[in-house]
Parts: sequence; structure tokens; C-alpha cells
Amino acid sequence: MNKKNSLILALDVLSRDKALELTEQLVDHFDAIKVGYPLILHAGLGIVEEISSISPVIADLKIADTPNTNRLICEAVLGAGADAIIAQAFPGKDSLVACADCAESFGADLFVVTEMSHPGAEQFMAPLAERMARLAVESGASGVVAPATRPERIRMIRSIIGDKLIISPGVGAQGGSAGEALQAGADYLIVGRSVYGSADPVAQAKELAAQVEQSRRS
Ligand code: U5P
Repeated sequence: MNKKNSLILALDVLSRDKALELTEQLVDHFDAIKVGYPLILHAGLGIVEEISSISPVIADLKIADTPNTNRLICEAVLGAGADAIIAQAFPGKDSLVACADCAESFGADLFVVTEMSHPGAEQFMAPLAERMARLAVESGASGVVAPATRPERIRMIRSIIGDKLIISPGVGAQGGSAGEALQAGADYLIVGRSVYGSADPVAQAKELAAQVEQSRRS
């Protein structure tokens, strides 16, 4: 993933046509497009192949199964053209290593969820986030997912993972601030509804780019 805009589009729309229209419109404003269950379940796995011919794709399937099943999921989505996958750490090291090995065999990136961005993540994930961040490093992941809604947690996770990448959802619709997440150590912001749900997605993307630029200068 080439870091140009520090922005990743979360494309949680439900139709192939809408997804491709937004991809064409926004490809120059985002470094990657993240697709997950909402789009893949509606449009089919072929949408990964179609978008990946236009932009790098991160497959956000939050993979969380046994090592063998994890491998089968990774092979399917990386085989369809995804450049990166997202996996959960909580199934444990063997499950995560299965994802890391598969990502490596495809020359793809693996991002590991440490602590999610919604309020409920404070219940079970936050108390284990440090251990999950360490596991991500030990397993050979390219980076982690950490919450823009809690910049202090990004700071803490950065102190554990060194120079691995942090991709950070929660900006916009979930209330997180682009500037604060970047200042806390996020490498990329993941933004969905506030862009694709807006009347003018390109204008929203430009506004985010201006915030990224301002944060780089400060
Ligand atoms: N996402 C989160 N929080 C996490 C991990 C992933 O919001 O901790 C994903 C969501 O599933 C969605 C995107 O695809 O990031 C955020 O979209 P939005 O809230 O900006 O619409």
C-alpha cells in the first residue's frame, strides 16, 4: 500500500454498481479501499477482483476462526485480488500465524484488530489490547487496527508495535477526529459513511485530505 493520502475508504455500500461508481470517483483520494461483509455478501466475491483492478483492496473480514479455516478464508479473498486482509487476534497465535503465512505467500499485508472503535470494545477488547498488539508483532503482521475514537489508545498501541502500521477507523460518523488520530500515531485513517453517505463524496474526501495535510504540517 503506497502512502500518499493516508486515507482508506470503507466502502460499505450494498450494490456492485454503487461500489464501482464510488471507486471510480474516489480512487485518487484514497490509498486503498476497504471492503467487508456488507458489500461482499451483497455483490459477491467478484467485487474484490473488480475493485482491485482499480485500487488496492483491504478485505475486512475480521477473520477469527481456527488456523485451517482462517487459511481457507485468506486464500479465497487474496486469490480474488485483495492486497491486504484484516484478522482478529483473540482466536490466538496459531490462528493469526495462519493468516500471516497466507498473506506472505500472496505478498499481501495482514492487519490485526487490537481494540475496536465502538463503545462496546471497552468491555472485552480494551483490557486485552496490549497483548493483542504484541501478538500482532510476534505473528509478523504488517500492522494493526486501532480506534480513532480513542486517540490515547492509539498512542499506547504505537508504543508497543514500534514502526508497524496503524490503520484507524472511527473518524467522522463514529465521532473520531482525523487530526487527533494522526497526532496520536495513526498512519492511515479509515473513513466510511461520512464520505460515501455524503451528497458530495469527492468534496468530503478533499476536506479529509486538507485535515491530513494540516496535521502533517503541525
Ligand atoms: N471498523 C470500525 N471499527 C473497528 C474496526 C473496523 O469501524 O474497530 C470498520 C467498520 O466495519 C467500517 C469502517 O467498515 O471501519 C468504519 O466506517 P464508518 O464508521 O466511517 O462508516
